Amino acid sequence: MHHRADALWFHRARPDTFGMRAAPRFAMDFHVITLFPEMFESPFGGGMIGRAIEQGIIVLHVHALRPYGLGKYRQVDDAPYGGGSGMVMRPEPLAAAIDAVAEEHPGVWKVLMTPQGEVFDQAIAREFSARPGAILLIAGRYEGIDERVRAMVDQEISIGDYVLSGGELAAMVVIEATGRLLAGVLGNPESLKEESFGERTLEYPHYTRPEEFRGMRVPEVLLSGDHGKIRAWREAEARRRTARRRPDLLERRKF
Ligand code: 9D3
Repeated sequence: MHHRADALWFHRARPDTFGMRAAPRFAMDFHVITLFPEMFESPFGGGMIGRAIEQGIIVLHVHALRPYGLGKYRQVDDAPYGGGSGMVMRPEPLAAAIDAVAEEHPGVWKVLMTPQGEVFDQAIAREFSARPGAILLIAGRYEGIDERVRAMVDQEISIGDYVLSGGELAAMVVIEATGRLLAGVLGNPESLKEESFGERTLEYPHYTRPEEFRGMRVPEVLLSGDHGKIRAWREAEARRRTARRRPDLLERRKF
């Protein structure tokens, strides 16, 4: 029953829940509140996260904000008090949607996706993957969200210093980075690898066949079969590359 076709059928039958729970050893529930639920349909269709959803290791619940909108037109935004350009998301629809999720999942960790949040990194991904309960990601649109919504959330997260049109892609980044750390996703060799010396550095350079490509040869050491020498070369290359490109990583915490 773990075929893509089944997952798609399920998806049509229950449009707000992707993936089915097949008694996994360990599962994580992500909830997303968004004005654009369709945006979450294809990104997780393939690859590691798609498989994890099919296997029930990750359960993704997408909650459309529009039905919580106000009045006949299900309005979710309004002009800013004090004037200025652009629209602001009204607090009531967001509050109603957040409350609805929280009622079903008491103790759900509520995260507002906002350019003003703390910058998401691997350490936060690891914290999220270790959380016992569900995680709710709230994706905003328009110029901003009414300030009073902040009082309803546990954490505010940005994915970096660039301007997106809304929080949806940012929420997907969080789901991807967190989801791949879960036990069972890719069977775990990845998380073991991440405990190695690669922790505070960029990766060493990788090569595969052919030995020569457009005049560029694979470094001889990698063909030597001397695993001690190979390991030393890789560590040195990783460190050199990190010092050049990302010196900030060398003095920072974990990664
Ligand atoms: C044009 C309006 N912007 C002034 C520079 C403010 C602004 C409001 C809303 C900028 C972006 C957004 C929408 N972005 C997000 O909701 C968002 C986001 C992002 O833009 N960058 C990085 N992380 C995130 S998390 C949510």
